[in-house]
Amino acid sequence: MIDLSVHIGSLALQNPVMTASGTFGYADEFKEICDLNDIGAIITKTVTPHPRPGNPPRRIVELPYGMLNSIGLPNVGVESFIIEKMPFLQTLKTNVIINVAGTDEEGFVFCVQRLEDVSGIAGYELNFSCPNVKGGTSFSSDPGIAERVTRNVRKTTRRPIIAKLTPNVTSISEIGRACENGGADAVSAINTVVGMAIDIKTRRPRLSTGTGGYSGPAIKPIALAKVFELSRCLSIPVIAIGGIACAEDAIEFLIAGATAFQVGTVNFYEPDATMTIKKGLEYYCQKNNIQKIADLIGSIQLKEMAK
Ligand code: RRO
Repeated sequence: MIDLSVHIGSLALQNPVMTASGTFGYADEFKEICDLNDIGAIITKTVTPHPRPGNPPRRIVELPYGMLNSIGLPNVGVESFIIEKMPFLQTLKTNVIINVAGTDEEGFVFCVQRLEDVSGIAGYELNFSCPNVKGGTSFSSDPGIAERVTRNVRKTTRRPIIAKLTPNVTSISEIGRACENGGADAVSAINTVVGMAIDIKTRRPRLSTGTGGYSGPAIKPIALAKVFELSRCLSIPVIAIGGIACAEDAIEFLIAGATAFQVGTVNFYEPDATMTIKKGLEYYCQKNNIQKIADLIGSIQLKEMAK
């Protein structure tokens, strides 16, 4: 038996496979396809203090190497979330992490406060990085804001908190350090990369909002570089996100320093990807005589690196 377990602060995961927010619904949509209890942690679509309709169509564009979205944070709001979505999530044995956001700084605290006495929640992911709403990335573009919001949430809960970061900044490690100083238990990186597509017949942007968030295999090298940078400068765990579509992709991120990883865009075209990836991790460990996957974390060999 290979030991796939990893720890994110006080949070024990049976394996490092997590689902990325917004790509796995509220998990019940996947119950016929995946054994949900075999996933290390499930992260739900972002919930906000009040209901939101999201952006007008068109909200998704498929591109050759990835997906462009401008969904705009549609959700039922935290009150209805608790009534409509939590009952199913509470039946799961795996860790359920609720991704929260606010349109202002207080919105994060509001959501977490409201969720505090709800059972079946293993932790919170703070969405500091939605590229598709006004000011959505501001929480992880300014270190002062990132630290302040993290600290205010930290005062509100003893549950683990993960700060989800945007790659669309000059120095992601500066923002990561701010979240660590504010009391985050981990950071997750990266949210989507700002991108655009234009219809050359109409000459109009293909998304209703012009630009959107780009995800999928094309962004994997960008994500890997950010995860490597973060894991070298932070003391808290880094959770990798960005183009992970198979076990080999995930292993690269673990070697680069990630403690766990999130599976995102691939869920749309290969909905059992979490299961395949978990099996692939076991297979890789067996083949390479690795008893504990945690031994892989940060095992990158840098002796020949020129800079
Ligand atoms: O809903 C969205 O448009 C969205 C969100 Br909240 C996010 O965090 N990242 C993204 O690419 N889209």
